Amino acid sequence: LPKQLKKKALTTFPRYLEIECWKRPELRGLEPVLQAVAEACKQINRIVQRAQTDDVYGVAVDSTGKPLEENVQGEVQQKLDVLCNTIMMQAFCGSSCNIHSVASEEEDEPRCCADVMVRFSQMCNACSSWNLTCYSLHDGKNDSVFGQGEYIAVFDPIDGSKNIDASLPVGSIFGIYRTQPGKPVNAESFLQDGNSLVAAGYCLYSATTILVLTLGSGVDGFTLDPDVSRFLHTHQDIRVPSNGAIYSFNEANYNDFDEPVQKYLSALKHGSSSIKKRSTARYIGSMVADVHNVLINGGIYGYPRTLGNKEGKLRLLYESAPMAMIMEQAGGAGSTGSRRILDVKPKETHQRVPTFLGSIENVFELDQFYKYYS
Ligand code: AHM
Repeated sequence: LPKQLKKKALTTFPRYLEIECWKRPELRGLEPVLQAVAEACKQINRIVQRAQTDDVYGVAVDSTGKPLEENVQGEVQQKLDVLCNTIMMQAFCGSSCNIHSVASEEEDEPRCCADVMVRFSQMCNACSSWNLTCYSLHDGKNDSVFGQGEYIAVFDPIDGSKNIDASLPVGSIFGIYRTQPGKPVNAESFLQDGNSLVAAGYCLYSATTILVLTLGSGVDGFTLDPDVSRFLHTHQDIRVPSNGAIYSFNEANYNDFDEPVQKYLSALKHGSSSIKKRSTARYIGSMVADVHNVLINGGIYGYPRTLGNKEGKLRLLYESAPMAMIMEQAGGAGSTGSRRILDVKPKETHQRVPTFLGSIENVFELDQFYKYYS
């Protein structure tokens, strides 16, 4: 590297976590989990960077070489999706006994961590044993699982994976909820609204790789230093500007958007928005990248309902709710057009939801269009 490029003295992610969990002892159980998630993001980063040179493309196959069947989303899983999903599952389930179960965008239904560990023939790092303190017991009907772990996790291991072909940004998203004391953990335990999230984060694999995290009191960002493979605390207490010029929608769907969104987009283009800035359109096609752009520079990201997708495209649990928590914690907003995303209680784990995220004034204005034109 040129000599004039001097390294900054920055706190490492593990050190940051250590201090945060010391300040808030109730979060201590999350420390090993979040460390493991950061390690998982490093692994995914490496896979993404090597996607053109390694054999990671194509449809995933089972142990007999047969292509996997379509998942619950009606998509045939790609090798890359399966790989990144495995990494995330192992990180959440194998790092401590603190995560009871996980729900992944890539899995048909939530999985108990004990099953995950058996599936991957992996021992729990914390227990270092098969005789796992982590081990859980099914009641035989598979509808009620008693196990260990105060938390459950939701994640989208690789969001916008189609971008990888063209060397464009992608991301991972996650959220962590508490289990409800005294209640068995099962698929229903995941049907919590986003207000109950204890932590949420994403990792953006782009020009730089950045891990953004909220533990419910502000948002911080950690950039991966590729020389030492460490996340360093580069963004302290991120605040989204109160308004911004960016609007980030797939406008090719304009004719399929509902009227309030059409009117809103027209207002932005004709300069009749209450935001007195000349609007500028940005759309990368990876939610993590697009939302990160809005988080840093201000504006609005939207994936509205369309004629074909009455609830939009994005999944409430794995995508919209964690991102809404981050946006709100950074001083911004997350809306469906008619209510806070964080107030939406999912009816099923793969539920989709119209999603608008960004600066408080921009999202407020969009909501006003919904009020007026609905
Ligand atoms: P995916 O879960 O299949 O990756 O889809 C989610 C992605 C988001 O990252 C992105 O905002 C959106 O799909 C883009 O969709 P479209 O191509 O319809 O604009």
